[in-house]
Amino acid sequence: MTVKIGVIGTGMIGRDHTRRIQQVLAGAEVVALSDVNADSARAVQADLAPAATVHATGQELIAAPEVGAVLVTSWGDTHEEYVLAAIAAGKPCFCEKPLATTAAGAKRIVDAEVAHGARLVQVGFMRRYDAGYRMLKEAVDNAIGAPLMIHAAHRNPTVPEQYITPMAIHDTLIHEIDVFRWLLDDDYVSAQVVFPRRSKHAHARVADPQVVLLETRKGVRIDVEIFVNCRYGYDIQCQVVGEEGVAYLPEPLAIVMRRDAHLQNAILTDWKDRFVDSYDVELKDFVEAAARGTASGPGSWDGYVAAISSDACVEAQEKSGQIVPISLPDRPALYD
Ligand code: NAI
Ligand code: ISE
Repeated sequence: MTVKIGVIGTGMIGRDHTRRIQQVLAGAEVVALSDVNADSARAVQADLAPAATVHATGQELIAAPEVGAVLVTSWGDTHEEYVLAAIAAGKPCFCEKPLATTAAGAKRIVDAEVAHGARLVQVGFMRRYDAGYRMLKEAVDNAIGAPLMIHAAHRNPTVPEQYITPMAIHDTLIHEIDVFRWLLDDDYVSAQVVFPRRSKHAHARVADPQVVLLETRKGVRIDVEIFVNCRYGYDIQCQVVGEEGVAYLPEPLAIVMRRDAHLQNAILTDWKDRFVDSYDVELKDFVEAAARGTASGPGSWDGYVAAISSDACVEAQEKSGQIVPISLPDRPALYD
């Protein structure tokens, strides 16, 4: 069976996921496209999916009878309305992070899915599908004793002018927020944010770098450096300290060279390259579940918990130095 997919939002990642479905994965086909910028949808149609229909609105695409599953890759603040519409139509839906830009919005999605009675939503937390993080989880579960601390860093070479201080949480840290819950099988109880000396490369509206300190229910302490103007590359670091050892997230595969009196290897510069394989695997998972009329992997509950946790981190940015508590509601049985 071929899953017929409609893509809403044909910008950077919508185009890339369309390429993936059309050229990399088996079992699915992009049959519909939509973007508020119709030229963008038409360009993706021309380049990657000539047989797809371009719809005037995302809502029209979701309602189209030929669309069996929906990919939401538009801007974050538009995700909620499309995910709710896909659930109302009973169609499996892959939603890029964030599931919603507020915890209240994410809760409306959880409530709608619970009322539907079965999982339909996968959230684009692709790091859970990354081979390196999976190896790290295996080590955390079986090799280093109980985890006690995580030291991590999320560094981008540069960010555009529109990137402002809270986006360091909603847009960037959100990946760590999700992947550490999964890695530790735990949830957060508090957050604190402190600001080191500011980089001269940061533009006026972003405080950069930042250090986020998280504490979990089991007492694990996590420090994450977010540095989005680090200049030298796109670099994701993670070190888990356990009772009997320390486990490191593997570096991306790269040739080591001895050349011109230097020992060197290249560092990636674009986030698209760092997790390219995990995007393939997460969408494969989506396609396979959608063929069964459902969804698996990180879901609405994870998107909701990430939203609650990231709201607390933003509050902690605003009250820099103060510890902000994080409390979660009970998890509905659908997500056990
Ligand atoms: P982008 O700006 O390149 O593309 C977004 C597209 O959505 C634009 O073409 C825009 O015209 C369209 N759009 C905006 N509002 C719309 C609406 N109401 N209906 C239909 N289309 C609409 O942005 P990018 O980088 O592709 O990001 C899109 C989403 O993917 C964001 O939520 C972002 O956080 C997420 N993302 C996830 C990544 C990951 O590593 N998992 C990486 C990059 C982005
Ligand atoms: C971007 O939106 C992403 O989601 C990337 O995965 C992340 O690493 C980057 O920092 C974000 O800006």
